[in-house]
Amino acid sequence: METPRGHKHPLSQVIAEINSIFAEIGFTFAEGPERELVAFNFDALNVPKDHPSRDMQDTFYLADKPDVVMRTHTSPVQVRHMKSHTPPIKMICPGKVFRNEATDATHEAQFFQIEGLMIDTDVSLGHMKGVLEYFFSRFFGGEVQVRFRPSFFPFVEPGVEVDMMIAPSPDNKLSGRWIEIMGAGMVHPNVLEASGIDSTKYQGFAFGMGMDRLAVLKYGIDDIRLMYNGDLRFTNQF
Ligand code: 2NL
Repeated sequence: METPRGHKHPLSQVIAEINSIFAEIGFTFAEGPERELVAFNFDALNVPKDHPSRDMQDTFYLADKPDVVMRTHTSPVQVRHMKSHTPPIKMICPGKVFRNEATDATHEAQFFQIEGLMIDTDVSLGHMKGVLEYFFSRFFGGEVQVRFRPSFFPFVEPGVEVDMMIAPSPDNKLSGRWIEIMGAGMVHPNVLEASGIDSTKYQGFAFGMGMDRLAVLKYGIDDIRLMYNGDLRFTNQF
């Protein structure tokens, strides 16, 4: 009898696809540890010492180690990258992140995030808009519009929420309406300086989004927990 051939998990497929789209436009790829120093996960990212995201209710600290956490975002990978490279920097970093929270159909205590970072001497939010329009158009297929709404994250200034709209089409359920998809902004000067980059000479944009959410949107999956429970009846559909 022929042995059934395996295939990639839908999340792995999404990661590979994102990587190749960004690689085409010159972004490199970086990974880092899931167990991370508070110094890289929070301090270098301009997160105030009394910020609620640092609480044990929200972040997994390692037993008896107040300075080590399970990373809450992939930003510390970018901090490490900035410390060891000089601009221009164009990178993405996908990876697993951890939040100490209750799970439901749209929340998991572990999930995949992807962040992007571009730093040079003449980088603006306009460049970010172009990069994101290109990325979403390739990822979802067809023309995609992007809009920004003002928002706040300690590591960027200004900060924005990014919405996208896939061009109206009868055979795409997602098309024709604005969908909130990611957070982003211009990297805060304190973050550049903390990583050894001269903020009077360089600036850059950064964005972050849940990869599970991208997969959920692309494939119409109705419960994020299906991605992680290992049920082959689910994974075999992809
Ligand atoms: C969200 C928001 C965001 C970033 C991530 C970032 C990284 C560095 C410096 C500045 Cl090294 N910013 N990342 C910026 C804004 C938003 O993520 O809701 N993600 C799921």
